[in-house]
Amino acid sequence: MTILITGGTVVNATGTVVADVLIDGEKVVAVVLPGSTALGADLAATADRVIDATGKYVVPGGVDAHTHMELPFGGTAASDTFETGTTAAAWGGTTTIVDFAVQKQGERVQDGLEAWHKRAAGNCAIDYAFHQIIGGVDDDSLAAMRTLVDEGITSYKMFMAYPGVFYADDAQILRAMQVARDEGLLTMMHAENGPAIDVLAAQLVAAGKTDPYYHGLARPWQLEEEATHRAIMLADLTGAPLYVVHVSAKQAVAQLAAARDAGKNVFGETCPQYLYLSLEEQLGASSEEWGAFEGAKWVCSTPLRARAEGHQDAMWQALRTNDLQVVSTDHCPFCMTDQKELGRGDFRAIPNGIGSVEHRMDLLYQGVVTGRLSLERWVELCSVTPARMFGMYGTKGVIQPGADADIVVYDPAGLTTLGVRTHHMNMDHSAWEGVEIDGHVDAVLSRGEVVVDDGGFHGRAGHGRFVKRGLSQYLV
Ligand code: DUC
Ligand code: ZN
Ligand code: ZN
Ligand code: ZN
Repeated sequence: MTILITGGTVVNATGTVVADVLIDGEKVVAVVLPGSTALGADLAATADRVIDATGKYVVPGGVDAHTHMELPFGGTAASDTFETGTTAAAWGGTTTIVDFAVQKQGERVQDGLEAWHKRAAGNCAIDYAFHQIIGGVDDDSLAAMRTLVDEGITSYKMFMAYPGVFYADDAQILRAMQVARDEGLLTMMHAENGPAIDVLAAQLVAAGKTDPYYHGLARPWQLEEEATHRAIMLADLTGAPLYVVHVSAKQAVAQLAAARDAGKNVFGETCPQYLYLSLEEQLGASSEEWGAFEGAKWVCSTPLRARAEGHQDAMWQALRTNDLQVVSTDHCPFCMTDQKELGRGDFRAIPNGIGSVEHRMDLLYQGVVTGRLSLERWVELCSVTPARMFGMYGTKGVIQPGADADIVVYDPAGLTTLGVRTHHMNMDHSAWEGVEIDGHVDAVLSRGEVVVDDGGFHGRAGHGRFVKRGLSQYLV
């Protein structure tokens, strides 16, 4: 099967060009100027299928490097399965996710990983890869970390937050980072000071401050800045590269920027919620159905931060100046009914997370619309750099001969409104209800198969394959 995408503006990190993209089977085989006879034939006449992309952008499929399908959390589990979550991702132009296999405390790393493979295999509509959460550091898990690269898992995550659940103390972090340095694993860090957060949260609840908004007050920026600094120093000491996930505080960005200026191999990711949403809006949220508990829709960690303090503007600036390199979603959806509801009367019991896997490309494209990002930077943040950061570039993250034909035809014209009635994520609400988007996904190809087109989904669970990743292309 050959497909020709004609007349679109092909956007890679290095620039844009109006060109035709020829696909044969699963791969891109040529990017040629329209009308070129270099390949010796009228390509449009010989291709099995032609997709007209005139006036549209043709971009590498999105790589969402941070999702949590089916994540067990707070006595429940994230509401998107691998099937529903990857289908929603495809609708939004994401063609690869990197989810987090979980080693729970007391469980063997290998068992956690095997369980994750079982959940995902045969169920994904797009390609998928894994990071490994290390939930307990001991001799056994450190030995298991040394086998991860062979499994195609070249990054792992630790938590400085959530004591008693995923939490690792400094001694454990240090030991894991030493192994990571030896093996070439990229350390991903949830950088918030969990023990201090737990004290503040308990004091708020004891004072009767139990609404969702207080979740944010229990997690002040100082505790993100402090943990970010500590993670940077531990990484520096061990010589391990560091990637800080879901950065939301401008002070944490300043820590990353200073470390990078000092030559340290340190990277940062933010998420759409930290670019657009704020603590003030969460405080003001109220509905007939939920009252002030409405704010639970936006309970995530790191938390939404005060717009008045300038965090959102700082995130946009850092994306432009490359102090932050990647935008992922931290997609971790929970329904209000029966899930978020568990924390009525005590915000500590609200499962943490927001669902955005479907909206990342659209939400970031608004940065292009408003002049905050160039087209190339949009593609870099959503596709190119996550592919390079996590050892998939060349196959993923680029439109060039030899790459997987993971491609989005993006139409810059036309307004749409996000919301629960139209999204495809398995949630009973949207954290993005009513948000207007300029531009939309017209067509999505996953390894040469048209999975979204003409307003319909044509993919299938099981098309998506596990991607064995190489080492981060940012290791040195
Ligand atoms: N933050 C979230 O919001 N959800 C899952 C885990 C995390 O760290
Ligand atoms: Zn986290
Ligand atoms: Zn996460
Ligand atoms: Zn369109």
